[in-house]
Amino acid sequence: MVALLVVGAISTPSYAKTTQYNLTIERLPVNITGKTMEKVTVNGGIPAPTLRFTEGDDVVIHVTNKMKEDSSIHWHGLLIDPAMDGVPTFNGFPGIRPGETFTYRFHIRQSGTYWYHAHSMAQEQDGLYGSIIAAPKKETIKADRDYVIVLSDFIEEDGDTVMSNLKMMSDYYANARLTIGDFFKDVGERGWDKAWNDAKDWGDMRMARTDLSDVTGYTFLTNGKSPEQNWTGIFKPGERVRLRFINASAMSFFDVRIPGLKMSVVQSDGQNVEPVAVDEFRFAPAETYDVIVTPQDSKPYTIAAESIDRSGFAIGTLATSEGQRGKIPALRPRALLTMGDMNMEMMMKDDPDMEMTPADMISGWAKAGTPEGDKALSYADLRYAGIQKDTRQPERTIDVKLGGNMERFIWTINGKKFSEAEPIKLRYGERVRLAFTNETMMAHPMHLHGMFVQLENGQPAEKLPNKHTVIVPPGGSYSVLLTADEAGEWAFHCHLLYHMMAGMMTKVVVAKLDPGDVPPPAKTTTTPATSGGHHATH
Ligand SMILES: [Cu+2]
Repeated sequence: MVALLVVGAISTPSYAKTTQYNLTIERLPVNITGKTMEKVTVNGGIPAPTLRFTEGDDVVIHVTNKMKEDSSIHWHGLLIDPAMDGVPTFNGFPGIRPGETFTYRFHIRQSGTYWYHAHSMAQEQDGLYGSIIAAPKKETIKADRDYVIVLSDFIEEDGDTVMSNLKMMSDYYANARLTIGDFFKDVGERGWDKAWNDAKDWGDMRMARTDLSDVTGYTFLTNGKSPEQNWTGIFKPGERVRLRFINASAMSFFDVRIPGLKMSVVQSDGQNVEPVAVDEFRFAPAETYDVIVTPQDSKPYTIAAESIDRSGFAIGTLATSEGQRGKIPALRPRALLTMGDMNMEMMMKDDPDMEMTPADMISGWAKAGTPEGDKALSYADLRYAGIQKDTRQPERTIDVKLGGNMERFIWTINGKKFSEAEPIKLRYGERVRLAFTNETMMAHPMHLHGMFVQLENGQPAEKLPNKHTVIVPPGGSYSVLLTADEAGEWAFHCHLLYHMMAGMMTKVVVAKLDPGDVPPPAKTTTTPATSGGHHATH
């Protein structure tokens, strides 16, 4: 038997202020691309309004659903009472029925840039997303201006229609693709050379190596505005401008740059990091990066977020007055996924006869087309700006294999889609490693609700950065550490919306176990905590 820990009422200091919001979800006609169509709006707009809190606030949010279908809002990245996390069927939350108002109440235990979105059907694609800014009690990042930059992918069809198109034919929006599983099967049946030559042919003929995204036909938006509408942020030369980039798209990764400006990355997924100077960064749906730029010239600078399938840009402008436009850079060539994305180095060792050109070995995923001499952010650069309290070695490793059946557009975790999956059970306070292996040729941004994970990015234990969403590259692997210090049922899923809807989701239960259920102590090379004790990642 597993019993949830009773989460005690969070004691609120008497000086805490209460911040209230009323949000109304409604399908209304909107015109973004020149055509009027019904989309999901919050308080009449897309994106939903920015919610501003201060660390320590008590928050009351009344959410009214004026649609004919159930809805929900999830507060992405917030440490929260599980009953308020907003995922229907989890922690007894039924969703918000048509015509009903659900009142969310929680305490703001952190600061940073976060966001919120629907966790029902494809409502997130249809417009239900907005930003959250939680101000720290004392701001350490100095800026003269502060702008939220919500990037999203807008499509004229309803999200549910996109989903059923993908289900009917997974290559509806792209071309058929090869999975690593298919490839290995082929190797087993016909040997390396034949399989590899064919794979190359498929790559050339049927774009198997270019299928960086499932859905095409998007218009990319910056704060709800199309490139033509050109969202503009005003600055005076020499000012420090903070840009809070939120990737609120359903399916689109972006390479973000502002030609002519270095960006100093100061926060990642709402958590402060030691500043890193970059020319560009790539981020996935659900990730956020805060950057500081200091434009010196009285001219317009283009914020260019290029989708990785190179089908377009989300565009914005930093300018000294409204109505100015900078140059829009040319689209870069689309990267080809290669055998370098399929962990082939290992296989080569097993089969020295296998022939591969050096070009085959370069990861296509990693090739953003960054100009020579420019710096693109890498996960390895991220260093937590504080000191991690929990630096213990993990007690055990949990394998998280990301797979799929492309033909039927089913996406899985450890071979199971959500409807079949057993929850991952964690003991309250335990320290685990989540070891991701991606057996598909698409990148999956994996998001765990309710807790931050620490990237195992090569930095010292006390400097590992906190993340709520982690990109696992095509055919690659990545690992993170987790201190299971928030009791409850937490969704754990790919943040590509249609992958989640097609099964790439599971439940993580953090619970107090009955003594009889506690597994015998792990006989691993566990070393004691160097500091902090057993539950403290925030
Ligand atoms: Cu995915």
